[in-house]
Amino acid sequence: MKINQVDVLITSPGRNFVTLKITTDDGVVGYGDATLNGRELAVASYLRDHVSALLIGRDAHRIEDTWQYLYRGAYWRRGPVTMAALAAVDVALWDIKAKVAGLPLYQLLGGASRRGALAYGHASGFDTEALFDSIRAHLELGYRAIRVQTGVPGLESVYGVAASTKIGERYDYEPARRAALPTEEQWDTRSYLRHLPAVFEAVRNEFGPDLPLLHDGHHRMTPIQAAKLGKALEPYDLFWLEDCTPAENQEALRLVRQHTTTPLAIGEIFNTVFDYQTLITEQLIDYVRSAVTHTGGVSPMKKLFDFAAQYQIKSGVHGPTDISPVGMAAALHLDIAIHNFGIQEYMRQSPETLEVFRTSYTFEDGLLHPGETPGIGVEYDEDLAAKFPYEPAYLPVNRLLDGTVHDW
Ligand code: EZ4
Ligand code: CO
Repeated sequence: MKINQVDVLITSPGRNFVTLKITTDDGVVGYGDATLNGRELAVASYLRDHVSALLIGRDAHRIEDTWQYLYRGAYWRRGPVTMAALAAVDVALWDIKAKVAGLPLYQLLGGASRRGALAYGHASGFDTEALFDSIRAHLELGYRAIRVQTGVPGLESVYGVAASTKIGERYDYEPARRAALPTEEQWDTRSYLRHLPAVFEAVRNEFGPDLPLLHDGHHRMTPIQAAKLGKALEPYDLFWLEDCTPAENQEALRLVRQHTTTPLAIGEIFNTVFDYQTLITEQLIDYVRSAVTHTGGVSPMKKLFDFAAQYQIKSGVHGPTDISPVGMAAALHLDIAIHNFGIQEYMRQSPETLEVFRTSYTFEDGLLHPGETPGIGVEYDEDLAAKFPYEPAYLPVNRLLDGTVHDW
């Protein structure tokens, strides 16, 4: 079964997505997600200009060999652009293999370990009232675990808080703005650290002790600040505190870990197992946050989770709207199959996106399931996709109140 066509498809039904389409000589089609928020065209070029010609004529069944050929063969390893491109190839080939087998992908990964994957949604509000409304709306949608992000007094716009929280409108937070230049947000860690524990106290008082609550620090704290926050949040029993430090320096998490029992999650901007080496072997984290789309695909993610499992570390796969439905579906097959599943991030896509990408995954009673369609279970409407051309969009840039650029 040889690969005889490779297409890089770009569409923007509300936001940009890059999708790799691989077609075999007997007409089987596989899709892989290659979306890298704010840097989409770099991955598209990597695939179009440097990968597609290498795929033509290869045996579509040889997924591991093709992955190693592209990873080692490039000589220049790792990095988000390279690893997103590899992920797209890997997922498209798994889609093909599972379609040929006539099975949903999770069956090829060992079969189901659970009924469904617990999902968490993104609730947010600038003030407590708006936040409570957003949490209630998520509970009504069926979410059984909730990420809580809130405004900080004195700051006008903050990561994770949806622009509109009026009832009836979408609550989900989309950070990328369609514009020629990035917008700018503000940050002040001291104000944030003072404010956040009171927000969690209010949420626990209103919604009780049972509801799993999560929070994303989005790389903004130093290790000692993160340790302080983790400790301050202990009474509110978080499911996890995410990305408390930037974590390029994995050793930084040793200090955080020494000081707090708040569970730690990290890794949405990581792209290989090596980014986790110290974190996993020293058990400095509790959840691995990688995205299938940004960490080289299903093949390396399965290895990463199996490695983490030896240290009682669980999965918490990244699943914002900048992961396309193809990337989300691939994640769900892993979630169902692996033993050490923890939780799955799940932001709902726009109706336009879900018309371009026809999915077979379901969300019922707080649980996601990839469905039983052979392959990964996503079809792509190329004619409709072409009606939504690429539009430049960027993630915001973050500045401290004195103007210093800070981690976003
Ligand atoms: O900011 O995916 O946990 N989720 C997140 C996301 C990221 C976006 C960046 O493109 O941190 O909202
Ligand atoms: Co995050």
